[in-house]
Amino acid sequence: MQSNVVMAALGLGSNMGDTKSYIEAAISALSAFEGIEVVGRSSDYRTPPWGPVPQDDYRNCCVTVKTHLSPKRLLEACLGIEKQLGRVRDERWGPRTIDIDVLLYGETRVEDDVLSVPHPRMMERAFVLVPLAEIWPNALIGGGLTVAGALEKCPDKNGISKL
Ligand code: X6L
Ligand code: MG
Ligand code: MG
Repeated sequence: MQSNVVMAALGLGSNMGDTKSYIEAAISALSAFEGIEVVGRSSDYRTPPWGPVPQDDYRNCCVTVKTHLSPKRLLEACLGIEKQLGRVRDERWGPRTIDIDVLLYGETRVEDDVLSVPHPRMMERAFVLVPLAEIWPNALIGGGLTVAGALEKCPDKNGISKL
């Protein structure tokens, strides 16, 4: 029995359709999920698309959750909610109605075929760090670095605006 409660951080993103509704519906579904309690929610940000695929700007935000789910179960909950909200996995790194990523799971490190936590590229992504720093600036993301510290060193913060 896993009865330990862990604080985890999730990153949400949407750049297709009614992005505000997708984000809200995802957070509602997370709250309703057995074993997940949403305890913090950042502002939403409009963020330029990052990566090799030209696409529309994103709405991104982060939530903190208390959970007794394992990292893998938490990921499965996120993927199930994406699917429930109609996400179609099309082009890799392409536009999507809703994306829910596991960023942090306490100070636990996970490295397996389906999951890497802390998210290995979060420290380079201002669209993750700006909202996360709003709700959990002192979270440790490895190498003695905090979210706020990583954000200071992160390029491309300009172009991100609070909605
Ligand atoms: C070279 C190769 C350089 C790949 C960058 C970066 C790939 C980011 C994927 C990359 C590369 C990603 C979001 C986004 C995506 C989002 C914003 C990804 C996955 N998701 N841009 N781009 N917000 N603003 O949530 O993060 S695709
Ligand atoms: Mg993502
Ligand atoms: Mg994802």
